[in-house]
Amino acid sequence: MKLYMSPASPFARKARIIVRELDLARLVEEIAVNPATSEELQRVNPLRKIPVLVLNDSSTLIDSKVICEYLDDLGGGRFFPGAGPWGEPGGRWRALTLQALGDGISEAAVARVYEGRRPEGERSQAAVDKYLGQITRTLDVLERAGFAEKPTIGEIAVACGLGYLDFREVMPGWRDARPRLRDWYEAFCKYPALQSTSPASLP
Ligand SMILES: N[C@@H](CCC(=O)N[C@@H](CS)C(=O)NCC(=O)O)C(=O)O
Repeated sequence: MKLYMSPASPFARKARIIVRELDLARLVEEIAVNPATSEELQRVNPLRKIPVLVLNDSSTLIDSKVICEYLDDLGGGRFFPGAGPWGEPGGRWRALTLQALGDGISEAAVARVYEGRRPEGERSQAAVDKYLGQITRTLDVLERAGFAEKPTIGEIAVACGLGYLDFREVMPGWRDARPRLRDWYEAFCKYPALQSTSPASLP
């Protein structure tokens, strides 16, 4: 299988963490591409976004949520728990909602970075304020949320969002006044799969 990715992408990182946690690395070749320019990426995903997973029979999965659930199923993982009542700690709906919040941080942070790369006269302060507002409010919710003891896709997505915030210095003071989130993140970052996929090691 081929996983189109970039070492900086928080969405691709979710899938790369699951590959490592479930010992699937021998089955998955990671192919680094630049989504802005890669024609190869556009051939496999009309949206020209990463991650993309191309299976050995050439069938193609797009979007990190789909790819992560496929890899979890393939590797017999528990990152996507079975359905149960809403709110159950470590349950499916809570995990998926947490994933949506983590992905939401990544989406807003990526959009903030792209906005900063536009020519000076075309940048929108209103857009930047909107993205930073989304991130701030989501971090405040996560500070109160509490996390599952056995990480789910929700915990992975949140960690990837926070890692991207740090990597691109989108909100350097996010830890201030959020001690629970800070401590949980610091402990979770010790997982080998988080360490080996950390964008912090990139130049
Ligand atoms: N919802 C998608 C988001 C993927 C995404 O936005 N990836 C970014 C890289 S971090 C991308 O490829 N951006 C290229 C673009 O928007 O042109 C997912 O979860 O996979």
